[in-house]
Amino acid sequence: MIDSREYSIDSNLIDNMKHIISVILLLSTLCMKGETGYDLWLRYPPVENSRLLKEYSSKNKNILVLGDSPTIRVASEELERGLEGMLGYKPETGRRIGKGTVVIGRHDLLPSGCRVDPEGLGEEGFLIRSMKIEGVTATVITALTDKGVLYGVFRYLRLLQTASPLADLDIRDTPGLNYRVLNHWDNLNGTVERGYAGYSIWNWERLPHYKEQRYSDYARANASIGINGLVLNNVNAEAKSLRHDWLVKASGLADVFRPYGIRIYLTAKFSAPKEIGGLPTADPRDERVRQWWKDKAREIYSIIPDFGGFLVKANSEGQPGPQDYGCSHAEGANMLGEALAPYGGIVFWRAFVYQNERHIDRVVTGYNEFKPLDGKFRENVFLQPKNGPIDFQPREPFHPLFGSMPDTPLAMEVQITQENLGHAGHLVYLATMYEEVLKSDTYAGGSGYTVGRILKDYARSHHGMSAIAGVPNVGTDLNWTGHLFGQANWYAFGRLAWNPDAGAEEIADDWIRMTFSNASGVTEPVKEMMMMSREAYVDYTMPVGLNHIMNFGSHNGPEPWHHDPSWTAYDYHKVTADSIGVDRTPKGTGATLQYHSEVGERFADLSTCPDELLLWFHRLPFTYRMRSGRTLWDEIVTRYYTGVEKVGEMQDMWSKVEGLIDDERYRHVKELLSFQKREAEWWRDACVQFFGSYSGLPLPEGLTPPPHPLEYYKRIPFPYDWNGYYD
Ligand code: GCV
Repeated sequence: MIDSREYSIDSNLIDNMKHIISVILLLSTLCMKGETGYDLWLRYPPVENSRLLKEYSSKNKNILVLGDSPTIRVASEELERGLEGMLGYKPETGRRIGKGTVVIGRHDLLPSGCRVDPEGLGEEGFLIRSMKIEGVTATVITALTDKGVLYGVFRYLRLLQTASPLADLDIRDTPGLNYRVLNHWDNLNGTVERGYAGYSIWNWERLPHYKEQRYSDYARANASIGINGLVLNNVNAEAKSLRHDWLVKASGLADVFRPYGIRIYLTAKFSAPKEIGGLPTADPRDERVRQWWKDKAREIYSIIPDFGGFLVKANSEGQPGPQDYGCSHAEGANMLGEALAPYGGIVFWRAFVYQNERHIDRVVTGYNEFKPLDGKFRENVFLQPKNGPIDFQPREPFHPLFGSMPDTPLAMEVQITQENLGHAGHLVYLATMYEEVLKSDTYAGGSGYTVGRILKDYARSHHGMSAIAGVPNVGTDLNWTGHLFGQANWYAFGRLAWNPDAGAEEIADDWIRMTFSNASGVTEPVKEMMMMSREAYVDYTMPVGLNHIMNFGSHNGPEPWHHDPSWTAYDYHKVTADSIGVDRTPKGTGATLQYHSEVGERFADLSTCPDELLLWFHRLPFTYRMRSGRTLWDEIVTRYYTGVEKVGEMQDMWSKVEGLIDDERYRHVKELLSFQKREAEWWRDACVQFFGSYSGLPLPEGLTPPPHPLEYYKRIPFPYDWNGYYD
């Protein structure tokens, strides 16, 4: 029998304990300071695990800094900042090595007894090693250059941030690509083309004298992921960025970024000699024009001695270029290359060329234009195609120029800003997309010649010329990227630029740990959510290889019905009553012939073409039988529906971290996921109604039809767009 007194005592105890636990939980939640996201992945919160804290404290008692350059100063400041934040005390900066010292400095400054082999570290590589020096164990972070030391420091801090052990360290790392550049599309009036996180972070009015704190924080963030170049302004260029007064302003930014190992670049408008140089022409064969560019280069380097070079968009979307004068892209690029060469400057010449008039197939234009020019560019010129042959669609096959230009170093351009991936409203982790293209096999020299390998190999065949460029997603929003998870895309771009062989998942894991928490209750659901997010986006917008059916101006929201005299959505999906997709096989536009045969034939053959690219390469009847056993029509519709369901799953995953991270960031993401769900439903319903109005076929069994007729979706106004592409 139960003694009622005992029972009541136990029950009180349980109630009391419940109360105490809930008070503790409440207090810990209240103590979890709300965060804006401004600190990115460099938050350095206190280490909570007491075992790790003990270990870390014993290994970071003091710091020995060797050298005194601006770069070494920012490296040691960062180390102090990070250790103080995570360990709760400021390690002393000593003059001697003792137990638990962290030594940072160039290899040639290391004390005797602290010998390491710097062979092969190059300009930017580093070593982090646990060593016994003068009888005590210390950690040495060293490199051949101060910049390498800075990278080593960030890498060391990452170990602590991700709760990794510090015992017996022996890390040696060098970048896979030498030019890791962000291409800002910032206009001089403060707006950002295809930017969704506020306005440009460059405050041109106050430059060069007033240097905002934000600039140094931007430099820290970029250096922490290995970015070493910033193009400051839009490829839809304004000639005045090259005017003396604007160059002086740009020099203010160059001064901020220099200690962080970041060079600045500018876009060059091809018509600048006419627009700001007073010449009657910009013809690259005209000696006065050539001289103008040479003089301009001399002037730039007198103001910004470590200027990186020019990025150029020419003869594309209305931009001026050498073809205006009957010259080739190579002739135009080489003129600029010649002007920059005496100073070690580089030209990034974009391969994104198409004019606004309609033609057979936009997909084939870049290759047709540039393949014949292979080997015709100067040695300081990169040709820069986008990752795919159209224009930053949610899914594209890799650009056929990769693997086809052995004699011209290619820099690959990807978008970090989500122009066609939901702007800053949708959570889409782009690293899976970057990884997909980097790991695509071009078969340029047989199996294994992936895009990533091709990019890296140029360094060997073209004296160090290997590069990747990303169009960033930052702006004046307090959290930099509008959507907090946009930060992950910026972070991942840097990590993949440093190591194109890295995996999206391991990068997500690090980012989550540094941005939110090391607790598995956070890392696991958030990682799962990130890893599924891009495929979800593809499914609810443009599944099975569909592309370019978004709103014509803002590039956001569904508009598969768009008609325009220049380009229409119909050019991309070509839907009719019985079929959909574009035939790009040899029987169609022949785009598959632009790839090496192993790849092109795989794409051209229906039995081997991946489902994900089916309608990119093939035009098929709605009744076509897919590998899944469904008809093509059923497959398209099913994907639209599962895409929306996946966003629901993402919401569930995110809800698991409630209370485990600060409420401010939790709510921000939660609300944006609800927004994303609504937009995903909009996409699904509009597209299913639109394509259904052609196919006339019913929905697969079990799916609830969209609640409104097609006309209703056609009337929905597209959201306001920062860029004025839709208002
Ligand atoms: C900078 C797309 C975008 C344009 C962009 C262009 C480019 O067409 O919509 O805004 O212009 O790409 O990459 O040059």
